[in-house]
Amino acid sequence: MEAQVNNMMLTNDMLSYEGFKATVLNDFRVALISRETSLLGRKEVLTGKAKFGIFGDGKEVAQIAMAKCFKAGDFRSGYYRDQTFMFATGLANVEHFFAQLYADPIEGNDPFSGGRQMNCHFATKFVDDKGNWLDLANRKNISSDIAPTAGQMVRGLGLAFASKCFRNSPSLQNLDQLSHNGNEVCFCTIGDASTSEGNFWETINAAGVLQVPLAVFVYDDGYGISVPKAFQTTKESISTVLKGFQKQNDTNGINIYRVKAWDYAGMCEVFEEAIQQMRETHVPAVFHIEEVTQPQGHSTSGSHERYKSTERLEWEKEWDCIKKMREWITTNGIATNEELDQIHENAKEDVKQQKNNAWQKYQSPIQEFVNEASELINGIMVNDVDKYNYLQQLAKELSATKDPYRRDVLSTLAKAIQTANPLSPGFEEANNYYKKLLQDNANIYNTHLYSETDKSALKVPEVKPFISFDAPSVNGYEVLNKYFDALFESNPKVFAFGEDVGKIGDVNQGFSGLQEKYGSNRISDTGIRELTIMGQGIGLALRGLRPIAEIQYLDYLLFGLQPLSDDVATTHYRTRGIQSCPVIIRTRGHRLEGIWHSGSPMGMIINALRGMYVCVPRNMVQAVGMYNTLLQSNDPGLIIECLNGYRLKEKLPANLLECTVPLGVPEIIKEGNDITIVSYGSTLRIIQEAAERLNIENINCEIIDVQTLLPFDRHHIIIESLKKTNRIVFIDEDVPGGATAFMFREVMEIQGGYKWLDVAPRTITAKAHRPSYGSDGDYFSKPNAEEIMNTIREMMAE
Ligand SMILES: Cc1ncc(C[n+]2csc(CCOP(=O)(O)OP(=O)(O)O)c2C)c(N)n1
Repeated sequence: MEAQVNNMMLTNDMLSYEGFKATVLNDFRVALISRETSLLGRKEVLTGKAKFGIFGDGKEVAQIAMAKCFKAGDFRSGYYRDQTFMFATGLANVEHFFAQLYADPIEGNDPFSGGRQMNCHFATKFVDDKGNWLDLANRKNISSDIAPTAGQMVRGLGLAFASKCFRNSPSLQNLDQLSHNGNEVCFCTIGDASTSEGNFWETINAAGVLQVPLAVFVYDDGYGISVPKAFQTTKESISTVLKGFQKQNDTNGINIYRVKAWDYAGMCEVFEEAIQQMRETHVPAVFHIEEVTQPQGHSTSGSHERYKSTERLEWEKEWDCIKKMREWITTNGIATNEELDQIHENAKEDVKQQKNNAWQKYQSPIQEFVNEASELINGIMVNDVDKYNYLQQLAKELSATKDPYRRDVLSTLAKAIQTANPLSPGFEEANNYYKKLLQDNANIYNTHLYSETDKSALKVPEVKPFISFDAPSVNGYEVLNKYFDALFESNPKVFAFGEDVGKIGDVNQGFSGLQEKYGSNRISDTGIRELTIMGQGIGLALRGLRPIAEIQYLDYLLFGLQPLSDDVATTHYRTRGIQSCPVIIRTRGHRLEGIWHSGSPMGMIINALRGMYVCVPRNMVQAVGMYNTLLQSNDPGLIIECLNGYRLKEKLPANLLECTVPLGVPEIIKEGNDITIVSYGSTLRIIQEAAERLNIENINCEIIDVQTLLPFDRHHIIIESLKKTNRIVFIDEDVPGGATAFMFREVMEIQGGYKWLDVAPRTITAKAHRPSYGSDGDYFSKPNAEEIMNTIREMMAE
């Protein structure tokens, strides 16, 4: 039931006038709390207590209105302006906010990132400490923010897409803790300037096609840092240029709304109605929030007086959303100026108090380290007077450090230890303390790149493929096709999508016939839009499903790399393990024909994707094992199938659904005594040919398939081979200094391989240029058997 008072929709919980008034005044209070937080936050940075600050001032009222429609089960994929939304939904408080501003790493103080992210980068917990998904359908959910502008768009699309998957999958209806029939909306926030990014346009188009409940709120404050709309947006209005996307009765598309950032009542009404409708229809919407101000400028890094005109600055003061809300309250007689002043005073006091609490909590453990370290340094006894004085001075300076960091303590301790003699009384205590502090802090900062729960991919036990004596030999693609069939039959949480994945079952027929069998909800075609295919994968994975998101060819992974590198690969790290994004990216590559179908840019990939696992199976049976391993874990992974392997015969294992490949465990695929060859993927077939021909010359090669580049040889199997052969060559199809250099470092530096060399180690790679078209282009661009044989002969003769 609803009623209208002063142009504002009254919902059930505020039906009485008292209820209405209390709600409005509470909204006003939250807006002021948020504003005071911004003002104090900036001061904390300018006085040196925090490094950098970015705030949501000017956007408070819009977010208050948005928060009213954000229900349990909903998701937010936003950016760094949303503190008011977080306060209004009760998902953050001011103390949390300041803890993050100070980069407080102590568990629980900054519940969003454990001190790892800049301020205003929020998150809520999605998985428990054992790696199990929480009941997200009954919670308000914030997917962890990232700083790359518009990076949140593709994730938002995926979170909304998950609602569609849940709604359309009868077999998921029992997963009530993850979705209530897909009724959840994903709120996605973005600044007006960031709508210039491709991510924005790709997302809007995909949302219009897919029809998913994505609510995009564009805060239009007219600038992207200093660059005005005239340089950002055609016609200087995002809602104007989006008009062609407007849904009509008989078309798909999106709904477009325009509201004013200072119009509290208007926004409450529009959002309420529109979001409610979206839950039912799944029609996406863009809310263009105009006339937004930015009272303190973009961030603490600069001042907006440098680029805004006096008139603009004056206008911003006049149209400040909180000022306007206050006028609306008094004009409508809801409260007096005195009442509002009192609310403001209380808000200021409250924010100050919570800020002080946060500072206290942040500083107190460091102060303890300072005291303990100073005492220990004072306690070191040395005979040399100069050294003694120096130690005393170090302790004194450390104690006197204003707002000390952990690094001040560690660095002072290190200097003291360096100065003292190991036999000096007190040395050992100081040294032990130093080592412990170093280790404890490494545990704070250097953890959670991958899942550290029972759901770590590294904990999945190996199950070898069972090949019976009468196992049929089938084409590589048929191995995958039979596997995917069994997988989709057995696990309703698995979804696959990508270009040509649906109707024709992917360009190499891995999914052939499966859309017909399992429906276009489970296995679907997408547009040519790698960024948002990744986004679909991210959103499903975050919501507890098991997506396989396909990039048609490895060369096109570049288009989808940004969300993988910035978002997927950092999810565990930047949330300190409270969110997991176990998406599997499926692609194919290494070697076929031409510049853009035979790339193998593995060096680029493994350096961009630390935080994901990178699997490079040599055949499809190994690929199946890798899918199974990843599907049992919470870790995200990329599986690169060999593009030239789909029509090669393989024995079909009897345990397709059970077999697993342990990640980071190389396999010796040919034993030998003379030289160790380290490689992966389709290059191995060329190497095998070279090795067979070298056998005729009595050169006996040992060939090692690393199987996964990330992780790499966890148990140091390669060095054991090198100890036997004393010669090693790393071969792949990447550019010189690409993934071979990575493998080289792992074996030489991490495994200490240099100690076992009789001859200089080598790498054999593709040429630095892209692979030329045709068989001869391939021969002269990629490593070939003769080149490998010549290098090995050279090494044998050395
Ligand atoms: C991909 C990317 N490019 C550039 C930046 C640097 N940057 C941070 S914020 C910003 C301006 C964003 O403006 P807008 O989208 O209007 O949001 P506002 O900050 O005004 O709310 C820029 C260029 C970034 N974070 N990410």
